[in-house]
Amino acid sequence: MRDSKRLLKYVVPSVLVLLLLISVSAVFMLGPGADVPKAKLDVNLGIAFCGNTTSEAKLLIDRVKTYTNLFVLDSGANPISQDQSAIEEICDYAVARDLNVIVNLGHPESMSQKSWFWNLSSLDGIKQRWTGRWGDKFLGIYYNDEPGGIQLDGDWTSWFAEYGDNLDQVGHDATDALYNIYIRMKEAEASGLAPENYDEEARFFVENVLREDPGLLKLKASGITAFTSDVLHWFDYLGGYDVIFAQIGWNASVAQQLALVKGAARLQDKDWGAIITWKYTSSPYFDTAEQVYSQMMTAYQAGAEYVVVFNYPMLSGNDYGALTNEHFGAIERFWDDVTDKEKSFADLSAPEAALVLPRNYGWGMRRPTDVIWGFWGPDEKSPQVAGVLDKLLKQYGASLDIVYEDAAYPVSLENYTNVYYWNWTGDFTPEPSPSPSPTPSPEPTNSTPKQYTYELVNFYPHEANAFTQGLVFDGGYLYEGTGLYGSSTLRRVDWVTGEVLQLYVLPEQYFGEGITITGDRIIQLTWQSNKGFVYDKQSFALLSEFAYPTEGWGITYDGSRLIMSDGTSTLYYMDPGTFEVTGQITVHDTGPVTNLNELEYINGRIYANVWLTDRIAVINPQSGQAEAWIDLSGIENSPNLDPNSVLNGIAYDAAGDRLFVTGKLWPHLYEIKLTLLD
Ligand SMILES: [Ca+2]
Repeated sequence: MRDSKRLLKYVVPSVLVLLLLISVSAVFMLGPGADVPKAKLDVNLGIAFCGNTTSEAKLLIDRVKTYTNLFVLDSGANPISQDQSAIEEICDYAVARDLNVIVNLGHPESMSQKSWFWNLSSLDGIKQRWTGRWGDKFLGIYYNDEPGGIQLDGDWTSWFAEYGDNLDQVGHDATDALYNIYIRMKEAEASGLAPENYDEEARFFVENVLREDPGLLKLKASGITAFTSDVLHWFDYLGGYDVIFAQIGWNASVAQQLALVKGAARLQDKDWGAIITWKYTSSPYFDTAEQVYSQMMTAYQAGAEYVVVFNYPMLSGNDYGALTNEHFGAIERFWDDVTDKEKSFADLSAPEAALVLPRNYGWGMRRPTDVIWGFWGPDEKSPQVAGVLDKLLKQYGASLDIVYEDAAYPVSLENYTNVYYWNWTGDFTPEPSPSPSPTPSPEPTNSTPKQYTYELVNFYPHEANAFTQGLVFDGGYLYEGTGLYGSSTLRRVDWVTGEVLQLYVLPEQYFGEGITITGDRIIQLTWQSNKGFVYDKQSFALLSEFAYPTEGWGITYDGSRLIMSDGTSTLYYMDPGTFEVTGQITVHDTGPVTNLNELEYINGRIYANVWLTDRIAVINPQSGQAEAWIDLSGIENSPNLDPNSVLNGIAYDAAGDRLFVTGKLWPHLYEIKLTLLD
């Protein structure tokens, strides 16, 4: 193959780098022995500067110098990172104000022309120069933002389509590894079976993507501390990084991100931190100041050695980047609180509980449908992992560690108080439910969401092999759609006896999802096939198919429009005849409500199961506001339920004013009434 070496050396890393979703980065830290006349602080607290001039940098330093102890010169994508004298001028200024410094100099392969830094044949000289200049206030280099995120989000399908067949002709370790993976993917496609392990994929990432990375090799060779922030922390440490920051942003679970980095660092004896980044991809970018404070404090209590706030972009009209006065106020308050000897905060850093994931299971875990190593979709283990994780996060919060089966880093009751494996099927004693109030359910309003519990009216048998994805009541019958590849069905059910009266089995390549009924038609979605089916309600004869661009989760009908969920916070309105999308809403409470799953339109409101929770959101169909929440915790308490057995199924009998709920593989269907909590 022509230019085969080039493919390996440049194309592979370049493709990875270019695919980065958001080119953010940050770096920082401070040593405990540093001469800090301000307050003593057992965390390195800093702002990531992402501007492009020395004057902007100095302005920011002057703003934060009294309540931070670290400055992250995080302009790796900007020309300033290629200007040695500007970098040294900024760092001189920061160090003179008692701040430690971390510098981001970009990636050597992603720039059209390598900067002076990466053109150095060895980094020994610059390490000596900067250590001589700044002493131990020079903490290290922030390098190659999100290598694991890039691996996960790369468009490997297109890449393999172009290069896959020729990879075996290149004769390099990395392309050989990719060729093996390519063959595995083709075999899996033919057999319909996911791989039993991901050792090949992990080896490629750790050995080829990280350990052969030219910049990381140089940093390691000179002994410069290498920082980055990411999502696959365990493997980043294996690949050579010294300090990883968990990314706290978007709608990711703070406790989950901390658990991933903390568990990896604890077992591999590395340092870790957290970087507070964007909640939104446009202005105002950041969460509220109160939330930013709370995120910083959670990371601190969990034992973070570094807390960094990513200050990007440089917004016009704001001399200080993207952070507002309120955000700076929150950072100062955090500093004041953690340096106040009169105050103490709960220490959540002890090794209290570990969740052990399968060996080399490089699942992104950022959403239920996240990929494994970027090559594979979620497999049959993914829902189990997600279910156990959800239980453990509820039980342990930021005290949880997430680690992996790895003979080199054993987990046992010698290093953790509690150890749980990914296929654990136990449960914790539920919180006692609040005493129900006799108030009948009123119309929800758009003020603070109302909270409902339930009153059990009756329960009925439900076929325990039904992986419920859609539930609707029509003409005295219950209709149900079930999921899983190879056992997805559409069924008509006698809701009193649970007997399946009519059954249609979907072709095995489809994972059935939500269903709804419009007149004499039943509509059924599929999960990731972008295809929906239309059946005759009486005969279950397949009438037609339709396409949609998103995943398919839940669906309902308001009498004129279909309403569809895709696992995000978005609900789509569709024309029931043409299936064209005619509108959409974002479901929100204090922030977006994601993982919206099975739906039911009831008396002018959309009821939505939130996946992996026991809660149903009651949604205003115009505004998307979650006007009320229904807590169904503990309603299905059968022992030995599979971890996938989560609440999922809402049906309403308008004629009888009966509300039914069930869950995946639940042995019961419940008829309930809602009860308002004060
Ligand atoms: Ca439903």
